[in-house]
Amino acid sequence: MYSNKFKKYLLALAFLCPIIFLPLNILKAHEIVIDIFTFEHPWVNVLSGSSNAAMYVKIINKGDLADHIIGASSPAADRLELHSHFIDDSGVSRMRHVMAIDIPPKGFVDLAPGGGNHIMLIGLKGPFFDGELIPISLTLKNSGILTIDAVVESVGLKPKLSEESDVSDANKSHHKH
Ligand SMILES: [Cu+2]
Repeated sequence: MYSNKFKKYLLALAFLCPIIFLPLNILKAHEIVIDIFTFEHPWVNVLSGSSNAAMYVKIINKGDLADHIIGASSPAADRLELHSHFIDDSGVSRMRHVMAIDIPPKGFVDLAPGGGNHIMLIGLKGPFFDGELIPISLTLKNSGILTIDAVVESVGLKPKLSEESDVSDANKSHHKH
């Protein structure tokens, strides 16, 4: 019967839709919850041609005690540094290496572009593509090492798909990214 076929079609659609649309939603804004911490949309600002990048994330602490980021590492870069900004004598905003980034209790710290704290990735082992997830391990003084996936949001990079479909070079076509 037609109606049975149609029902099967709808059922198939219902299962397929989340698979198709979920990754797109994750790329727009994702959230990682580990214990008392919520990491809102960790992302890495990769600029074309630069071997360094900044990671941003809002970290919410639901616990009663403060914690402190005292280190970070990632397989995606040679080393990670905790950075903040200060205004130098001539009024220019400069980055500086800090020993810790505090996460207040029952509060949050917002690592955001525009002069605040960030995690600097130095010596990127790219290339990276828009939407790619980079694991970042944060060392917290009290809570130990927490690993989150940060999404690459780049400027001036090719999307992964066009890179993969480039088969103009016969040798390259054998490589899988
Ligand atoms: Cu920096």
